[in-house]
Amino acid sequence: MILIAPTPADDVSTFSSLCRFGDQWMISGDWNGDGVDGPGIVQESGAGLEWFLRNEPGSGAADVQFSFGPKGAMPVVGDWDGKSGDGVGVVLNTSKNLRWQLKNELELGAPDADFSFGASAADIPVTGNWDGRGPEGIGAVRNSGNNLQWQLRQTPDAGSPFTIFNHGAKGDGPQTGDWDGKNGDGIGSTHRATGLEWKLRDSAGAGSANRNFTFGNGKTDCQLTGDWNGDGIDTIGVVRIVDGTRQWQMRNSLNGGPADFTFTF
Ligand SMILES: [Ca+2]
Ligand SMILES: [Ca+2]
Ligand SMILES: [Ca+2]
Ligand SMILES: [Ca+2]
Repeated sequence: MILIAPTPADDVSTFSSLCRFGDQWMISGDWNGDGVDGPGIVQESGAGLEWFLRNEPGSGAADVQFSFGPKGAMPVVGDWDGKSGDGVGVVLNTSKNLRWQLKNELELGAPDADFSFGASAADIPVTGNWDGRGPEGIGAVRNSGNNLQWQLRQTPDAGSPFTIFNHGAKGDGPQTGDWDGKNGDGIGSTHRATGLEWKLRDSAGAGSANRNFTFGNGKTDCQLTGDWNGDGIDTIGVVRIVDGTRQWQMRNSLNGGPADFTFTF
């Protein structure tokens, strides 16, 4: 079981598609392939990464628990084989590049894919189905001048990006999701001010944001995206440590306002 929530809510990363409290990453995914995203926690220890995944976005125990990936790796989530929901992966920042190790099944074992994409140190990994067809794609996002530069690939393997463009401001956290429920995943960014400021674009390319709103606390919260109600539209959520407990505050629409529902996990 997991574990007391580690302390400081101020331990959140400022430039990442990922967010963690101490040695616990907060993630989400469709672990059972029913179209609804549930929460997950990836606990890092000396032995590596331990994954605790729950199908329902609600309070309760983990449905699946397994070890995958070494200490120091970043967790990623995606439907790498285009069936049966999301798999998991880890991305290692080697001295030369980003090395991706992806696994389709949610269990202990060797990765199904092992390849390099993206630059060491400079890049943050992102995942998304950029064309809405087949397997999940991947991407690498970096600070470039005053912008975020996105390099996206349609398939989860080594090769050249199919597109390179700027979207979002330097230092903001890249976000991905199907904000309009059609044509695959779009992009966006979160900015940490007093509030957590979301800027989302429906298509994965250059251009301005289609949606602009504030949801969450910019100083204390970890951010998440996912389809919590199975309507085909990805929305948002935050995790906040309240009295030593992880409180997940989820919203089913893409605008500001109170959480539609809250749970602990
Ligand atoms: Ca599910
Ligand atoms: Ca899959
Ligand atoms: Ca879309
Ligand atoms: Ca939804």
